[in-house]
Amino acid sequence: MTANNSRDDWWKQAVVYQVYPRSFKDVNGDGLGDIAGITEKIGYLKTLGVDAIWLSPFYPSELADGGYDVIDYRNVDPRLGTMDDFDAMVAAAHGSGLKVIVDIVPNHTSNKHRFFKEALKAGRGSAARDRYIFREGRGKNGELPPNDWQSLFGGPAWERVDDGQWYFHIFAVEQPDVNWKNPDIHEEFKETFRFWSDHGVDGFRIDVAHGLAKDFDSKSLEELGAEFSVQDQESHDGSSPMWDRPEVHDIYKEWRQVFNEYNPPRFAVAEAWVVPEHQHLYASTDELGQVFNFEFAKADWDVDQMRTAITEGLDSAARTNGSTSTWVMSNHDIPRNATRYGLPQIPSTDKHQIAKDWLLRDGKTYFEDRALGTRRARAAALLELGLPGSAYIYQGEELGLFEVPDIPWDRLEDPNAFRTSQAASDKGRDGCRVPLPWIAGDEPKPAKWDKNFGEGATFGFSPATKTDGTPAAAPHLPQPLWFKDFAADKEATDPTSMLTLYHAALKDRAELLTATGDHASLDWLDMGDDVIAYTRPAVYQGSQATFASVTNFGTAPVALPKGRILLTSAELAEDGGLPQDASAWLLLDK
Ligand code: TEU
Repeated sequence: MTANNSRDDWWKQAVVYQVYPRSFKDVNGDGLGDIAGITEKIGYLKTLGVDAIWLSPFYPSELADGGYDVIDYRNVDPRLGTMDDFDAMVAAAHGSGLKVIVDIVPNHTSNKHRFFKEALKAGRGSAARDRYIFREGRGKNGELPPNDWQSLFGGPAWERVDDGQWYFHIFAVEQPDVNWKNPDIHEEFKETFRFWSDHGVDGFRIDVAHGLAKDFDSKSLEELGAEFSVQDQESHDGSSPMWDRPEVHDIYKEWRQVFNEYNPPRFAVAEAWVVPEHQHLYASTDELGQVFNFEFAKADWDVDQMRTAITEGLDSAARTNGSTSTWVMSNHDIPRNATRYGLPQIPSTDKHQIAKDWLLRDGKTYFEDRALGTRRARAAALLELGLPGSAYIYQGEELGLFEVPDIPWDRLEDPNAFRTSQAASDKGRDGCRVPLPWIAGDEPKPAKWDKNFGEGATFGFSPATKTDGTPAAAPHLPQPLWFKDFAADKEATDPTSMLTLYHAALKDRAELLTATGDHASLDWLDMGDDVIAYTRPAVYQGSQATFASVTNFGTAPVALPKGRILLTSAELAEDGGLPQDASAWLLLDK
């Protein structure tokens, strides 16, 4: 077990690896990653040096939204395995000293969840319907939706059912929002937390944590519709009828009682796309305990934006008694960071707009400079992993994977893409969800339908055959042939690879930084406007030492402070200076 994980507050500076189960590793050959695949790769994750894994949803689901449409919160999707497989995976993780975090989706259920089926059957005004948000429509016969709100995935946010009522959904039509004023909903989730805790789970990632509380009754829905939109998630003053409402915190205070029934108390992290000044409310120790700080994920490769992202993350943690900051560069919802940093950086545009435009045109609008993207992603990894608090790594980030922009439209799965009018809007999030390449030698042939993609083999994602000996199904999303260069086995033996850098960085982090138990201190080192440099307390060979991380965004190389260089993301200049778009880690001379 890592020294960090032997502490009850392990989560305060854990490195958490996000597994997107359907795209991680397929053991049974059906083209979908599975729970047994995660068990098989525990050794890889242990060697990588992470402290915990977070599993995106693996529950029974019709996959209307990649598993975030949950049919049963207390079971495993039969395509991904059984509860026994789950228990075996937890045992393997714990046996290797890794913690396990599962994703809980409390804002909405699948429309195939038993609660929703009961609601449809029971009819208007029933107790079963009160578990969701049903309203009458406008117009003479209620034929118009209660207002004109649009869902986040495109199309109206209201759907009409057979008897004429309408239900509300922030996301896909298959994801009806639940009514958190209903006591059954509270019970359902408390039971779910206890169920997974009893199966050994160490913590929870709370999906859309800023959306649970709704107030659709203080004004007419028509008035609310005129004043607010579903799209406006970052409201500053708690006035939005659905986002970041003050009473959402009562729900988390209640959950905290359940988390504290366990020893050590179960951990939770909020996914809340709120203004930085509100993050800490979710991270209070009376509530979830930690919140994702998405400021890194939103920042361009720009010294000022990156500095602000760090300052805001540290400020947010400082406002919370007992929590720590979190750092996120990529996840399953946003274009991969190596790609973002290799595309033109135009700070005046909205977050991810360049990457989204590029995706929408299948990667043809802008030039993706991969060498530059990799160089910056390497520098960013050191910038991030030296910071106090927890770092979240999205599967494939450690391989330096790029976004796959040219998946043919008819093979996409994300409702973001195919629910909306394609040409005008969004290609969705599948480009970062393509099944991982594990083995370079298991190389597919160019596909008949598109020579950029593979067919036949799967870079070790799936076995060649199913258990009955018939050929394995194709991966659920197609793998491009260029994945070969990023296969985990190839990178593991390449001293210049991203994987090798992550290994080295995580090892140093655990030995020198996390080992101090100090998860908050950071001092800025002033090396000019183009440089982000900080120092932190460290231990080295049993004595106190000072760690420094330096990242140069400027064109001219900068002289490093005096000390022992531990790691650099790129070769140093001839005079020993740190060149542009590079980071170095050092132990400073006393
Ligand atoms: O995402 C919540 C969320 O707010 C998203 O709208 C996010 O802003 C968007 O995906 C960025 O492109 C969570 C999950 O992470 C996501 O995968 C789910 O689709 C969503 O909830 C619904 O459960």
